[in-house]
Amino acid sequence: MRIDVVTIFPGVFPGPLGVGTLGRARERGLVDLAVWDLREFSSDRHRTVDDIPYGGGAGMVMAPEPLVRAVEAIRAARTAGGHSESPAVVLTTPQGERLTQARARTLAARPHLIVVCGRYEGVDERVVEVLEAEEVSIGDYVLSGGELAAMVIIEAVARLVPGVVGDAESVARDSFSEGLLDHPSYTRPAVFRGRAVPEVLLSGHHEAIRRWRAREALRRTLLRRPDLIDEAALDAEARAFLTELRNRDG
Ligand code: 6GU
Repeated sequence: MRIDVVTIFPGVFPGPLGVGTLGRARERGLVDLAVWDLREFSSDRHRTVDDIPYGGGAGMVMAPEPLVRAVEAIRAARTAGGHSESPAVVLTTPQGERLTQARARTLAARPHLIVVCGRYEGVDERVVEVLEAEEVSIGDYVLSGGELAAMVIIEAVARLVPGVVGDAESVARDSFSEGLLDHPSYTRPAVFRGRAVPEVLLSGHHEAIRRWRAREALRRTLLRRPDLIDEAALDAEARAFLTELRNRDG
């Protein structure tokens, strides 16, 4: 997968995207990350990329021309490189649809993403229309710039590219993949500061362990993220656990 990032802070990349799973994926050529300095696409000598808002008010607005020019340059470079499918353009903004595992999966299916880092005050609305950009937010809080949000989106998407995470089963089992939070995990020692690992995990009884994990995942989700329960596709066992948990704790 090819990922191009457009930003006014190119120096912050690759940052965390250069290490660990994604760092290795880039070394192996599974993910090709390129970073573009938006100011290179400005047409004035001060390399301006923003302007005051029409209608007045605080804050600056990212001007349309440099952004559109940058994305068109990236598209042209890619077409010249022989790639036919048009890239998905993602614009980071708190006004966007919230990033979910489902959205990450959809984006991971595309061979080419262009991620435009917006700034909090906003981007000229016509950029979204002209580039047919998908506006994505990473949650209900405010970041001053879209760079960290872009990194979050890229990290979530890239690890779904086949081969990036060695153990495909671990990807399939991650929190949210099945619509629920993960069960608790333990490693050695068996007793830590007087706290023992749940007995069943030491039992070697695989079916009992599987049932315990399924139940604990449900318990946590019910407690911390009840909103996910309504959306999750629960099998008969999970629905039975849920009834039990609700009757006991409720
Ligand atoms: Cl995508 N950008 C900014 N600036 N703030 C955010 C965000 C994005 N998502 C949540 N807060």
